[in-house]
Order: sequence, then structure tokens, then C-alpha cells
Amino acid sequence: MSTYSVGQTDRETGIGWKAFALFAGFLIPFVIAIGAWLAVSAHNANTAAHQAAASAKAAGASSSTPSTPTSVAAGEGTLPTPSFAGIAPANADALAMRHAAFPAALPAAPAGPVAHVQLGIADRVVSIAPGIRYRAWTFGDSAPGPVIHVREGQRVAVTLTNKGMMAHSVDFHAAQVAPNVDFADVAPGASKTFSFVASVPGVFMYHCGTAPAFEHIANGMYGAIVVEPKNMPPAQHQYVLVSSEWYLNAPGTGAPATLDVTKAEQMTPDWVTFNGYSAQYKMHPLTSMPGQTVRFWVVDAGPSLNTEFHVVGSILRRAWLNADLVDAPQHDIQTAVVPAGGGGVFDVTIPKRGIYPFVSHSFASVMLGEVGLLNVGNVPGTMSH
Ligand SMILES: [Cu+2]
Repeated sequence: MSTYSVGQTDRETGIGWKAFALFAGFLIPFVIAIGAWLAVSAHNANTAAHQAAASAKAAGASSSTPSTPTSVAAGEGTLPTPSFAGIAPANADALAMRHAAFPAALPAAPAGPVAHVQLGIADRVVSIAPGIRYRAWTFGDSAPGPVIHVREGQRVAVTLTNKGMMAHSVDFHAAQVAPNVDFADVAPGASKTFSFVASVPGVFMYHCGTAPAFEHIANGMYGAIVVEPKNMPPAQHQYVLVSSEWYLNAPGTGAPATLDVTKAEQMTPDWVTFNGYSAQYKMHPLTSMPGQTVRFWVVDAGPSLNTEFHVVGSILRRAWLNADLVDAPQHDIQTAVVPAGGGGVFDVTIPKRGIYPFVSHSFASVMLGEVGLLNVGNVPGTMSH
């Protein structure tokens, strides 16, 4: 964080004016000339400070203390942290290739009337882009946390174990329970169990709800739970994508970055990702064969930005908007909004071999990493978008 206070120039000018008043009592004829000089000095000092701040920001400096003024007053405001969007080491491609992609394939739902879910909470350093590390709070040691797959009507028995440094909790959007009871905080070192019946099908977000939930989500505490209905049409491939934004206080190329709350409040992310890592399915594409139906279960974890889901070169043949699997899907739409805190289920059936990017068509998010590839028919090569 920068530490330059924009208030200091004004305060220095104020001291100057006291000296000026004393001086003027003795030497009236110079009043106007000195006053004008002070005004120009103050203007120049302000200009220098702004220029120093601007050049520090342009240089992408992580510590942007300008060279001119030196005194700092606490609580008088600081410059925003510069953007670290797109920062990549020279060997970024090799790192991206080495990165073990978050498994997007929908896991099998457990058999029987009860799905047991063990969720461990721990502080973990995670990779969010090639060479970029972040000190996250996690479910299941990753961000997003593990994909949970249950069937409509199953009871979901959750055991939450907090191995982190502070209180955490879990809020399942698929559950209809008293949140003050079942979503209550779990102290560090403690554990709790609760259960709910997954009576409504869809793909739902789960997340830490401990205050401020905003920061707990921004730090990586989210995931997806698929509640599969009994009558879903078949699909040959099913993939789960969790969108989220990352707001960094440092580049993350050396020491791991942590959350920049101001950036998060201003919704200016450094990275936006599917399943927690920038563009990971470019190097490790999802796959299908021509004519097969591919189903995307998409959750937008936010904390704040929507995902405008779109598959380049294709049309969403079925789109269960808002993950409403009770009603019939819409058909043949180009782009579907997945709201922060919501979900959507989308089928594509692509007849031709090729490489088909899937994106948030809010294209700033693509520039920040929210893009992947669906390789239909085992086509060699890659594609950027
Ligand atoms: Cu938490």
C-alpha cells in the first residue's frame, strides 16, 4: 500500500500562512508578492505530489511512496493500490502447463439417502495465475472448495472442521434452514455438523458466511453444490465452473498476495477466474466429441461481479437460467447471465471438431483470466481470445 497522504501539502501550506501573517505585520508592501508566491508554491507542491503518485502507479510499483513529500499522517487517506492485472513471469506458459488444473468434471453423487460432506477449513497459499500466489482461506485446501454433487431429495450431512486462524462458517444456498443455527460460526479448532434435505434441484453456491462475508468470500471461501434432479436429460460430459474475482494487495509473484479490501469494494479485480486460476482450461482444455452434449454447471461466487456465460462458436441449446431446474429451460440463446451468488446450467451440442472458447462475455473479465477452451474432437493446437 502507498503511504502518501494527500492532506500533508495543505497542512504544510497552513503553517506557511501563519509565518506569512507574522511577516506581513512588519512588511506590508510585500504582502501581495509573498501571497502570490505561497499560492504558486502550494500549487507546485500539489502538482509534484500528483505527478509522483501518477508515475508510481504507471510503473506498477507495489510501494508507491512518492519522492517529494515525506511526512505522513495516519488516517488521512492513501493512494489506491495499483492494478496487478496480467502480471506474468517470463516462464508463465511453462508454469501454466505445470499447474494441475482444478478438476472441472462433475464427480459422481453418492448412493443412498444421505450424502456425507466433510469440509475442512484451512489457510492455504494457492496459485491463482501463472507465478501468482495468494494467501487464501479455503474449504478443502483449494479455492474454490470441492464440488459437491448430490441428488434431489438426498439429505446432505455436513461436517465442518475449522483448522484456520479465525472463526468461519458455511452457508449453503441449497439449504432452507435457520442460518443463525446451521450457518453459525465455528471457532478455530472446533467442528460442527448439521444437515439439510436437498429438496430443490439446481447448482448452488456455498460459502463462508462469517462477517464480513464479503472478505471471507473474496479470500477464497466458496464452492458449488449440484443438486441433480431425477429427470435431467442425458449429457455425455458435465463440467462445473465457479467464477470468482481476486483483489490483490501485491503482485503475488514473490510473497503471496492478500486481499485489498478497497479494490474489492470498488470491484476492480486483478484477476477473474473459472475455478480459481486464470485461464487454466486454455492449457488444460475441457473435452468432448462432435455431436455430444456438454453440460456446464456454472456458479458465480463473486464476491461481486456477474458472469455472462457464452461459448464461442456455439449457441446454448438448453439454458436453465438461474439454475431453475424445476421449470423448462430456455433454448438457443447466445449468452446467459449468472449472477453473483447464483448459478446456471447450460447445454451445448457442437457438431464440428474445433476449439471452442467459453468466456464471460463481459470482456473485461476475459482480459483478467475468465476464459477456457472446450476441445471438440481432440483437435491439436490452441486458441486465444
Ligand atoms: Cu470464513
